[in-house]
Amino acid sequence: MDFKGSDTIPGPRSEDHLPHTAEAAVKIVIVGGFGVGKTTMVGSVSEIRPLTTEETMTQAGIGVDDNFGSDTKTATTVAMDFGRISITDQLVLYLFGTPGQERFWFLWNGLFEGALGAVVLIDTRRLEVSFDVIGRLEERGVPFVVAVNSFPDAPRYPIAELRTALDLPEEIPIIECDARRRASSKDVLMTLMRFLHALALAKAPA
Ligand SMILES: Nc1nc2c(ncn2[C@@H]2O[C@H](COP(=O)(O)OP(=O)(O)OP(=O)(O)O)[C@@H](O)[C@H]2O)c(=O)[nH]1
Ligand SMILES: [Mg+2]
Repeated sequence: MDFKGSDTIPGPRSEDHLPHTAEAAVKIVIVGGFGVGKTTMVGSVSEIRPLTTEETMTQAGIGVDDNFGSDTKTATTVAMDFGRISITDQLVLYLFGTPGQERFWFLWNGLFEGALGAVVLIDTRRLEVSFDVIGRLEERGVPFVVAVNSFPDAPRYPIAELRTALDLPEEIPIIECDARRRASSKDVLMTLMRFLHALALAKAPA
């Protein structure tokens, strides 16, 4: 397993330290089907070197792992991704990316434990994989936003059509993103935080 930097454990880097002003830490999970860009998102947005559990996809995966025409995808997450981002001086998000392949989905339950919210990353070339993912979040009552990762050859649909296809109520935010870009991934997380804030206000006694 390729725990980056696990054979020679590096010393702490100054940017890895939690800011001394941090008052609240929140756990967020990044979920989605195989190869939708979860590891890419955690990596692009994390301010610490992300921990990944990527395994090389080999001949043994042929017929099991379909890389959906992405020549650049050579590895898959087998346990989780982990990263961290400070949203303000006081608020820190811990990001947990789940494995996308169904054979590793049994790990999700542990990863969902204590999560305040989730980002569902979707690829419009394979919307059907999102149904199960969304169903599992709904079952567990984890609030989520949907981020459409814009792969260049993926069909573009109006948000309203995607909402209907995914059978999502009006209040759940759906936004487009490019998981490779830090600013875009951060936007997704900010959308989730605003959504969670609105939910908390709606639940608060008047
Ligand atoms: N063009 C484009 N490519 C992307 C984008 N996001 C990810 N990729 C590529 O898509 C491939 C899959 O990305 P990953 O981040 O490994 O996807 P994942 O969801 O973590 O995959 P699993 O862990 O195997 O489920 C990689 O080769 C990325 O470089 C994107 O926004 N645009
Ligand atoms: Mg991954």
